[in-house]
Order: sequence, then structure tokens, then C-alpha cells
Amino acid sequence: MRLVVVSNRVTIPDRHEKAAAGGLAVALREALERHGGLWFGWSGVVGAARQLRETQRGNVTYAVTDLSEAERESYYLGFSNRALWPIMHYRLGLTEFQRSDYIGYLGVNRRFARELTRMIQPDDVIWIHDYHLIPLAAELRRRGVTNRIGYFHHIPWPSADVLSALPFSTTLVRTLAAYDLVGMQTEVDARNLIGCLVDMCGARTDGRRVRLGVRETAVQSFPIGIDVEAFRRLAAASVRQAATPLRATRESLGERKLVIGVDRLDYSKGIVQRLEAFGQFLQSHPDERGRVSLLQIAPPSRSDVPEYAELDRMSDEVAGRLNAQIGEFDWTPIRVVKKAYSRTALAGFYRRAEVGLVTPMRDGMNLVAKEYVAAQNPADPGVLVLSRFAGAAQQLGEALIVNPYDTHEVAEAIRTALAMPKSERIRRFEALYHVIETSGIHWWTQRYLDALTRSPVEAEIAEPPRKVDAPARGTSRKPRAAVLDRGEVKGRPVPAGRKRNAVPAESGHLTLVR
Ligand code: GDG
Repeated sequence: MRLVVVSNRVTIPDRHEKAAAGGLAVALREALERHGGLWFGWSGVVGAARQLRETQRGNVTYAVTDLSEAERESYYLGFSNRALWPIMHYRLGLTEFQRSDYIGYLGVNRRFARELTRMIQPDDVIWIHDYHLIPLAAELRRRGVTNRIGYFHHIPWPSADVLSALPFSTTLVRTLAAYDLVGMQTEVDARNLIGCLVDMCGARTDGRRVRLGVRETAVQSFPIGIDVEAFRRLAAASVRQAATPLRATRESLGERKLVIGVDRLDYSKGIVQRLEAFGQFLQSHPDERGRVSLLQIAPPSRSDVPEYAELDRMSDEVAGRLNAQIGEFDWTPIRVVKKAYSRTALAGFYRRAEVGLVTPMRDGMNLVAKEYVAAQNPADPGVLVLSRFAGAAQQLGEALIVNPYDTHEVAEAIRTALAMPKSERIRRFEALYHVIETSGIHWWTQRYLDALTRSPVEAEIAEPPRKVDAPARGTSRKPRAAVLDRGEVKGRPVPAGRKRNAVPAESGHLTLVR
């Protein structure tokens, strides 16, 4: 069998590049090297030339194509990031639907399918990643591709109630039946997707497999992990290195404690709410002032989307206000750094921080939570404060689980974490470490590919390993219904020069022919 991976973006590794510390890209590359394979997707370049470029690295071929400006606008910024991303994160109020964006999205999926079909061999197993490419398998099937095709959805999947607000969502959901296996991050997401297939498309199910027309699709959760050992080594090494940002942090913080947040600058990550919660913590506990700082690392992301520019402004404003209100001439409570650091630096920051504050409003999994745990010193570990709405909360019950919509609760969890006795920190750390170690990134790729290549694809009932069953004190591990943003799906005005194209009918557009 040869493996074909398809993802929105493809980064071609340098000839002699050494993978620093795991990560999804590295794990997929390793899986490709094991089987020999092809990685196909967008080069990240926007330009007129849209021919395919192939680069060979060992037994792996990287095939990339550029997007035109119009494709980037409609497929990537438009439908993927202004419609699918917010609605999948339960943010109806931020969901902006444009018919022309949807047409562009289908167009890029169709073009990818056309180009991919030419490269596919009979024994290839195809693994497609993420929400940019949901209809890709349906387009491949239309071209007669009968290979085994799997999809993994990296972000949350909402209930039919929420998703059906998106125009054409029924058509889109139906295209998932073209896959043999659909992987979700959590059981909740898998159940939501099955609910959508049944309620919106009339599929039949036994709870794990879904039948729609002539096709049968297995739906299963595969919680993604990290390369724990690689990350642990990186963090341990960062302590020994002389000129690292970690050293400089130590000098600038002195004896002060550190709370850390690391997130792409994205509204799903709850950065502004987190800053407010840290401010509230310092307001309610004046004894802590001057003794602890929050470092929020927030590399910019999708800054062409207006909501992200607004978040950029808001986070500056909130941090500035709180620093002015609470700070002292010799103490800055909050530092927000809007740039990316190396993985080594990141591992060092995690290790230095007494508290890892991971409080997304909604997240598929959240790898930062797992990286924070992996980076801790086992003899004196820090405490993870984790949102119940991160997929990771389903596995990491020994973190302090919080509701990110409840500023007071997050503030009190910071206090609890900072005051936690060492014995309890070690006990929680050991339980968390066991979970991430036994469900790492290699376990994840292997488990997914095993399920995809099994014939016929059989959904497992087995849950991912989990050591501790008791909920964290004073918290519940079961995610409750989210506090929904109850705004309406907004229509954006069409920018000058962009045509409103005719949209295909809701049903029957992407007919699934085997
Ligand atoms: C999506 C889903 C799911 C962050 N800042 C820097 C940096 N990072 C790295 C982190 C982590 C990664 O980026 C972020 O991963 P997350 O999982 O937290 O979030 P998304 O980017 O939204 O990823 C998510 C994931 O897919 C995988 O399935 O878990 O739920 O939304 O690895 O460390 N890396 C470096 N410098 C930075 O400044 N080098």
C-alpha cells in the first residue's frame, strides 16, 4: 500500500531538515516515509501559475499547487475561515456565508480532485485532512476513484441544530458519506456528526457506522496527541542551554511565578477572556500582586479576516488597561507577545511556568495542553488549567477543568493552581503524563491508518486510554452545552468586483457515485 496525504497546506521539508519536536506534520511525514507516498495540497503561494510542482524527498513525493487570488479569497479566507471555522466552533454570530465563497470552495476541491486523480495508483490509501477539504472524496468518487479514502476533522463538529444554520450544510454533510472512515477528535464530535448525517441527510446508523444510499462510512473518534518524548527532551534541554529566552525570562521575572498561555491569535482560543480572568484574579487576590505574571504568546493568524484584526486590537486594549490599572513601576502583570518562538523556546517557557492556562472557548483537541504537561519537571511540575470545551478535557480530567465563560471560576482556578501543594501537583501530573504518553502522535497515526486499511473499515468501540476516572475536584468532566453565540448567520456585503455566482441546488449537486 502507498499512502497519499492531502491537506490544505503542504510544507516541503528542507533536504537535510531535522525535525525538532514532533508535531502533526512530522508524524504524517514519518507515516509517509514508512509506506512510501505522496503529500498533496496548497503550496501556500498565491499566484497566477497553478500547475502542479513535484518535489521528491526520499520515497515521498510532495505535490503542491498555488491558489489564485480569487481562490484564496473564496475557498480559504471565505468559506473555510469565515463560514466553516466559526460555525464548527459554535460561533453562529461570527459565521458569514457568501454564495460566491461556497462556489469557490467547491471549485478548489474539484480542481484538487482533478489533479489528484491523475496521480492516484490502484493500491493507494488516501487520507484527507480537515474542514477545507470536506467534499474532496465526493469529487474523487465522481471521477471514478474507488480507493480507500479517510478523512480526519481537526476541529469540533457541532450538532445539527447549530450546523444547519449554514446554507448548503446538508449537501456538505452528505459528501462525507463518500469516505470509508471519518475520524473526529472526540466521542462528542463523532456523535454530533452521526446526528447530522441522520437528521439532516436521512442516513441510517448502528451508532458507529452510517449508511447513506449505497455507501457505508465508519465514524470514530481518534484524539490526536503529541510526540511526548521529543517534547520532554526539548524542555529538559532548554534548562541547560545558556542563551535561551528561558534564561532571559528567569532574569526578568526573578522569583516571580509565571502563568503561560500559548495560542494562535484566534477568537476560538479565548485569549481576551483569559486576560480578563487573570485581571480578575489579581483584583480579588491583592496579596498575589507583584508575585506572578502572565506571559501570553500569540502568533498572528489569518490577519486578513476582519474578526482576527479585531481580536488583535482587543487583546492589546485589555492587556494595556489591566497593566495600567494593576501594574507597578517594577512589575508588569501581563505580557502579550505577538510573534512565534522556536519549539525549543516554547518548551522552555512551558517548563518555567507554574501554571499552564489553556482556556479556549471551543477547541477540537488543543495540543498546547499536552505540550505543557510533557514539558514539566516531574519532580516539581506545574498545574494545567484547562477549558472544559477543549477536546483535550475529555482525556485530561486531572487538570483543573474550568468553564472559560466564567471569569470568576478561571480566576479562582489560577489561585488554586498557584497554591497547590507539591504532592498534589505531582499526583495530577503523573496521571496526565500517563494519558498523553499512551495516546501520543504515533499511536494516533497508527490507529487511524489501521482502522482505514482494515477491510471493511470497522469502527472500534474502544475508548482511548485514560488513567484517572474521577472528575477533577469541584469540576465535571462532561462538557456541558456551550454558551452559544445566538447571533444570526450574517451575510457579508459582496466586495466590489466580486460576482455573485449562481449556486447549485442544495440537493443532488455532489452526487455520490462509487
Ligand atoms: C487545530 C485545532 C487541534 C503556537 N505558538 C507557537 C507554536 N504554536 C504551536 C503549538 C501547538 C500548535 O501551534 C497549536 O495547536 P493547537 O492544537 O493548540 O491548535 P490549532 O492550531 O488551532 O490546531 C486543534 C489541532 O488542529 C491538531 O489536530 O488540536 O484543536 O484547532 O503545537 O505549540 N509553535 C511555535 N512557536 C509559537 O510561537 N514553534
